[in-house]
Amino acid sequence: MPGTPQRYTVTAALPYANGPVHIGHLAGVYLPADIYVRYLRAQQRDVKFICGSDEHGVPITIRAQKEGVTPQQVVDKYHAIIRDSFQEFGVSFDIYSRTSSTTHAETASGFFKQLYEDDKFIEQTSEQYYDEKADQFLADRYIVGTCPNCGNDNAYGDQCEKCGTSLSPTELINPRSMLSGNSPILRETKHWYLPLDQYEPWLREWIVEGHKNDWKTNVYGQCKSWIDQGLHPRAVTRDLDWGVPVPVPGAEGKVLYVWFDAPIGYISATKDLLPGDAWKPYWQDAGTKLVHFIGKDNIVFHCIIFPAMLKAHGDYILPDNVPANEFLNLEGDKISTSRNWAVWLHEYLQDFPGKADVLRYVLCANAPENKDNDFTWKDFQARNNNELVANLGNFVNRALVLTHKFFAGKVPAAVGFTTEDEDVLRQLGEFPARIGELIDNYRFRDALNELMNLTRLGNKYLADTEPWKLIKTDEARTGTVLHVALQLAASLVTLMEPFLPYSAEKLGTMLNLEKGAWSAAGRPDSLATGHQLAAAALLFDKIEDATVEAQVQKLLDTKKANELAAAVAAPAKDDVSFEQFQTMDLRIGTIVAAEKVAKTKKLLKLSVDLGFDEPRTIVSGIAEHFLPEALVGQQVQVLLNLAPREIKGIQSQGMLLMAENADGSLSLMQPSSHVRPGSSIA
Ligand code: B3M
Ligand code: ZN
Repeated sequence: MPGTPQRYTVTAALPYANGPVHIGHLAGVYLPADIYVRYLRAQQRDVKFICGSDEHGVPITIRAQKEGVTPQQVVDKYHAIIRDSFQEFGVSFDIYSRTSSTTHAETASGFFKQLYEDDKFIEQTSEQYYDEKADQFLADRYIVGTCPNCGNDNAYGDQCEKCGTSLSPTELINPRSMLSGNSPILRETKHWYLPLDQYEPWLREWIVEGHKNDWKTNVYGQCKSWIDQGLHPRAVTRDLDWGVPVPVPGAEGKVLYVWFDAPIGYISATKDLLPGDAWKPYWQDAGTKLVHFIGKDNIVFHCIIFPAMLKAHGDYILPDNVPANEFLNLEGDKISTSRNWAVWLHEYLQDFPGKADVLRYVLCANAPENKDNDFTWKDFQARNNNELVANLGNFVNRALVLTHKFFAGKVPAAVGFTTEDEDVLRQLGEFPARIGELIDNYRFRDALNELMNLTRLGNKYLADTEPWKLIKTDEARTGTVLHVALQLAASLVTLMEPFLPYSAEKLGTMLNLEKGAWSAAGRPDSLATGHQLAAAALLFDKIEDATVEAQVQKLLDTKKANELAAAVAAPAKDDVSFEQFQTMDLRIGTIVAAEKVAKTKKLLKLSVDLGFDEPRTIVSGIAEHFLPEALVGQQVQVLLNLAPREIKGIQSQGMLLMAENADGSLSLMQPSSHVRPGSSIA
């Protein structure tokens, strides 16, 4: 869009209300969107920042089934958690709506109806899996079966998570319904399709030709490859009872496909925000710049399908840009809700109260803008301690504390600038445009790095001029230095606000200064001589090793729990006859003595009372699992007639039976109550 837009509509992907939000959401979508919007506001642009919960679709009904509650209960619960997390992290939506609202039902329904009346859909009947017992058609995710590619028995109707192949339900071998466990049957059903193939020439021109240079390469590349592979009609309705009912005759029991209704949710939310027709310019006026912030898994929906819907409708503008990010991993592993491998935003705030800005900083500095990236707690700690505390916080603190100490907290006069002062002030003047241009181009990491360059400049200036020493010889010059340093600090209130809104506000309070317009930042006279500062306080504090170690431990515990949950039983051995079984003499014994076998790591020598005159000696490879003294007095299962053998010079007369856990740990096989030693097990 050439020239300055009249207004902006900025959307952030509507998160599914089927679980809380985590650092991947924040880093990939909501933080960059928020930085962008806060910057536009500082530029006094007319902008609306739109979001809400995506409350329809199979992700919601599956979650409801898992939790044993209704879909409405699921969305009510998670909508509130998600909304609060965003708010606490300072994500400054103008509205956070939800797609279960009546405005949305009317808007989505009306949108569909118009396309229907304008003959933009094709109607097609096809065979789909139906569960006769549950009496309903099955969404892809409700069908499991054997993957034709790798043989995994639990592949879903749309994808095998083991080998990653995308599937269609009819490709599954032995499909079964997740609702009843029965084999589904194929039954005819009618659906409405958006003929994407008809929009292919237009999409090619609009994206492949038109956005080659201004869309991010990851976004452009994905779109181009989709278009190059050829587009096909796509069903926009589903047989499901959760969603917006299809508003045309003959569509009983059908709802709009969630990916049809969800993007319309942006429009409904704007209607919820603004009275009457005031929403219209934000969606229908050519002077509006529409920007969608999303994660990479949503690219086709926002760049191809939704634009085709908007184009088919005819009344709407198209996105100017869709700056999608790649994924954030956590400690080297893909973030996963089902495996609980995540840093949940609401939990972070419990563990790190008042530190929303620290996470904002780390996630922006390490944002997955062009490739997948990794979040580690070590990096989190290092960035806090070395960058926020030692660079930004240190600069601001020194400027304020010294002013309080030497000049009673009043901005001292500048008495003649040296070339060094002038150079610092000149550089300061260049930062707002430089940071702004990077934000305008969706390069938030680089923009944040520039912000830190400004505080580096401030720190270097103080280190070079040493006002804490200078005061002893030249009070006037010291005043000038602090005057200059305070101008830098004043600009920070505005320039850091998009990234670190809470700290910017704190700094503003300390400087007794309101956040200003972006264009006013960088000026050499933001703070007048004599201006009274408020008390100084630390903006950031150090994060100790023990704090991050506790977070790492939490993840290790999760990993262990996942491994145990994922462990599968070993396959059954070949059958034995009852006679064969009876040849084994299984007994209960009581351990009466235990000691380590010298010069071995694994072996214990045990004396076991098995009801005979003398205890038996058994050598067992369990020394790494049990302390000898803890075993004395324990009852155990023993295979009595295992042929004796010599181990490390000791005659072993039997074998202890143990259970092995998935993580390799061992458990004794003990009777549920005390048993006379020598009792048989049969
Ligand atoms: N709810 C998918 C997701 O959360 C979907 C986005 C909708 S944006 C209109 O990734
Ligand atoms: Zn597979």
